[in-house]
Amino acid sequence: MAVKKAGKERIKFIIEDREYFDLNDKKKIDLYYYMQVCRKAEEQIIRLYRQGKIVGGVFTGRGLEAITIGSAYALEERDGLFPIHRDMGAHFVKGQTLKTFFAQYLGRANTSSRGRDGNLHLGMPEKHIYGTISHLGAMIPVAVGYAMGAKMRGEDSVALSFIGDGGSNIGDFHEGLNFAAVHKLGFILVIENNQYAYSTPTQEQYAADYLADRAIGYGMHGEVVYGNNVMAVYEAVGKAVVRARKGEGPSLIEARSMRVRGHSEHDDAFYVPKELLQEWVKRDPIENYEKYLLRKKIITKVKIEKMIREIEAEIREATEYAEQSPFPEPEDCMRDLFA
Ligand SMILES: Cc1ncc(C[n+]2csc(CCOP(=O)(O)OP(=O)(O)O)c2C)c(N)n1
Ligand SMILES: [Mg+2]
Repeated sequence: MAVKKAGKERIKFIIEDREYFDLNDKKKIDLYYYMQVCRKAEEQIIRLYRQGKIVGGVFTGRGLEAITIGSAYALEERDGLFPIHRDMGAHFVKGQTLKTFFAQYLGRANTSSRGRDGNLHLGMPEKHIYGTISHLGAMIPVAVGYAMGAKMRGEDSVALSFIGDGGSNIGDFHEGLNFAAVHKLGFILVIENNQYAYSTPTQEQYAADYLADRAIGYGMHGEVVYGNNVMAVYEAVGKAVVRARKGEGPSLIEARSMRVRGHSEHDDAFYVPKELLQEWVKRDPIENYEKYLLRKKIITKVKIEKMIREIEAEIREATEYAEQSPFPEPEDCMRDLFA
């Protein structure tokens, strides 16, 4: 069953041929590059997982790259990124390195969580990337606090966070957005509506047609975009950033897509109708964007092949680096323990 549709669908599930905000050819190629980095890095993570080298769950953002990358690409260095479990792409845009990414997944000592924690909670405070809090929704008030801090200091930096369709039904979502709207904070929340929360489809999660409509209740900007068009996502978040910097308050952007793999790698998504999956595999955000770039002569096949070879080489090198990195020392587990 597909996402509930309002009487008339408000978005087209195609990459429209038009201008998108301030995107020039260089930026369009950048967006493609980051989507490929994310896809290839996550494919490598799946390989390592199957080799038994990763302890803990592996949650990929396959099919959701356009949402997380298009959103993060609208940020500047000083802005805060508060990613959740399928947002590795946003990390890369904001400056996370492949080496740290692989070391974190392999539980090595040379990452910000020093090998005590598998994968999800990777952060990089110097790049204003804050590690995911496991509890769904809990990143929202923290990100709103970052925006509040910026306002109190008279700075124009913004905070960007994400939430799933499932996570959007949690109390923190309401409290965070209400607070951000009342105080006109520079906060942007992107709902990654991928039609499932684990095995629960959207029609069993909420009764509204569009989650973006909840913005009306908070008195803030809300809109829905096609989540598999990286340019449309970038445009919506880019405009939200402009409004936020001017003190015009927060935005809620619902990006519609589909989780094309299981919830995590141990799950084969048997509960998702095959036709629905196939429909969305055809809408792959990278393949269709590549066709757009080639058709518009923004990139050539030769340049793409070179780019992919370079990304794959960098991933091999990062994997080797991570595999050669030390595991944490057992004594280290008592460090930073305050009770
Ligand atoms: C408060 C809370 N409840 C349950 C979980 C376990 N959990 C982690 S991800 C997830 C599914 C979330 O679905 P959604 O918000 O739609 O995000 P998606 O995984 O589809 O990207 C669940 C139930 C959790 N981490 N936190
Ligand atoms: Mg979901």
